[in-house]
Amino acid sequence: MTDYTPTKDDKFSFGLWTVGWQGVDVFGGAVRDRVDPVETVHRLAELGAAAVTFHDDDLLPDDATRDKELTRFTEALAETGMGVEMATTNLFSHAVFKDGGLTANDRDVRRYALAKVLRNVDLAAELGAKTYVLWGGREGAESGGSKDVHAALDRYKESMDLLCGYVRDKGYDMRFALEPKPNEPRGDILLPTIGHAIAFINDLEEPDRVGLNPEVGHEEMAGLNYAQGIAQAMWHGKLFHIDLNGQHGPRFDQDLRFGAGNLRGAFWTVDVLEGPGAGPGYDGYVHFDYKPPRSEDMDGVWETARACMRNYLILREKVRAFRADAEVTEALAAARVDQLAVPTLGEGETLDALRAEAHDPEAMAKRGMHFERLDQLAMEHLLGVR
Ligand SMILES: [Mn+2]
Repeated sequence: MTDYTPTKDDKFSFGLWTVGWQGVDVFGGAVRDRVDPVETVHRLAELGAAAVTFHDDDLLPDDATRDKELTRFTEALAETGMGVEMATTNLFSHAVFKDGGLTANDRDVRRYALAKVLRNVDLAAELGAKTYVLWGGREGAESGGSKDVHAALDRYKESMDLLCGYVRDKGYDMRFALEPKPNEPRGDILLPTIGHAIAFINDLEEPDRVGLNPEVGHEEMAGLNYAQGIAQAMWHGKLFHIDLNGQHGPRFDQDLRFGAGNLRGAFWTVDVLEGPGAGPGYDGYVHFDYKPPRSEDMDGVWETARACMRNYLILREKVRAFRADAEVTEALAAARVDQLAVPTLGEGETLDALRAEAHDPEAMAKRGMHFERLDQLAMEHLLGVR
């Protein structure tokens, strides 16, 4: 690796809505024109991406032009060899979803939301997407009395059970991935973190069909460590997809390009995805969900897309160099990281034997852990001096 130019084997993918974001925010309107999804497919293919993802409304905003736009889009995919690896439903932009979609108090809205998801699940299957993401940005509340959380979770479960049954009956090779977020746009969102979502999945009728699509910024908005979060999701076998971006701590959702924001967090995220420890790594698509800042024209937008992939490849190289460094191997041993893979109770050993053992807590307490030396080695790899 010398020039950090991606290939399709790197499995990078982008939402149409990322480079397509026109810059509409709470304080101002559009700063860029709508980008034709066909152009996005071509530009991302040139930059080395392997696939795109979409919300129903990004790709096909208008039923009158649906067939024509779909034909143009599939032709662009065929011309470039790009795939569609994931799709999702916009259950947040239209005013009808002001109180959510699948958990709206208004039953008519819930029925419309479910129908909208089903329609796009069919399209996603037709386009070959194997992951279907549900980000419930409007599923929540601003005030306690306005949402019966118990009933809302019943309705969330009902929808997920119906969707799982639907893809099973249709024979679609597709899994669902829930995307947690603590707040924004709702004051408080249901299933706010990786942990909440995993617990919820365990209570579904077909939990094997449902996993997670954790996003860097969403976990960091909650003050959580993304790398540790996805490591737990992997431990549960639930890391179905990832949304990489950048964030500076707990504040509004910044959606910076990957690597911007918490750079050390990004280093350890790539490390976890590479699977350096007791468990396997992540082999799914490396998906970017970010927003090119409003300051950029379209040249700047394509530069941010290139930078997301480039930063991932640079960090991957640094992580691999860190793990291959003989001094790191020695530092890991000094930190006793390998001991954690050894069961606390030996095979065939009894708890009585453990209790009867002569323990010397004072002597153990005197042993330094040597974590700082290990972390400094990681820091020096990241800073480019090793
Ligand atoms: Mn996302």
